[in-house]
Amino acid sequence: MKVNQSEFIISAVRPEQYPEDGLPEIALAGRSNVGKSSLINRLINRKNLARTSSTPGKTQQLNYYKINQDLYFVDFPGYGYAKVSKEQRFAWGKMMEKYLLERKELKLVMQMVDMRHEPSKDDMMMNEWLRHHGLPLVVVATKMDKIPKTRRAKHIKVIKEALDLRPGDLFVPFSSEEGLGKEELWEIITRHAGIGQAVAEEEPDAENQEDHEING
Ligand SMILES: Nc1nc2c(ncn2[C@@H]2O[C@H](COP(=O)(O)OP(=O)(O)O)[C@@H](O)[C@H]2O)c(=O)[nH]1
Ligand SMILES: [Mg+2]
Repeated sequence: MKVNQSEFIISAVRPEQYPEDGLPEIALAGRSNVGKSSLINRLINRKNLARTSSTPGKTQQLNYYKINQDLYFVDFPGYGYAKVSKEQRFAWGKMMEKYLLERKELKLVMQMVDMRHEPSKDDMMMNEWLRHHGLPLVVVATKMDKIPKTRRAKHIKVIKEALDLRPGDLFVPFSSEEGLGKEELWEIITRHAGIGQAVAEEEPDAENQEDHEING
């Protein structure tokens, strides 16, 4: 995918703030710190468009990033963060649930799990919920570079078994650090977004793009 333009649009806290131009939306769901922001930055070759942070649980809104005039990435609040109140967690859950079930522009959910660990209870519940509702889904296993090559197959097997993934279910091992899995993931994204692969080749000139940091 050739990304010429990427910009942060809004941290939406209410549905009225979601974009109204009808472009396809690709949602990213996963635990805080799993690597959602890093994955967005890697996919669009920017160092810091989506803010990466080691303080988990800060993202409390749906963060919209517009990619070319083609699609939006929608970065979700990370689930499974212990230090928020029950009320807060409930409110996030409701917002996510409403978005996932009702948003017509939603074309694909990227559920992200950390390849170093067995999927958590939250990961498993989220996965079951998404599948139960028949949402288009790709599971992305992040931080592959942190696993020695000889042990990767084993880690992948553990994740697939825990989430009961079958042949044909979409699964991409990924590293934001090294770019592993990037082409495969773009292929899945563009296919679900209904974007022709005609534009999907060269790398953009990352140096010429200005970074935009956000607090979220
Ligand atoms: N080695 C390595 N570190 C990663 C990778 N993805 C994310 N990280 C690190 O994990 C931390 C959390 O990443 P971030 O993208 O902010 O996670 P988010 O909370 O899901 O948005 C940061 O310190 C990142 O640098 C990866 O693929 N490889
Ligand atoms: Mg983030």
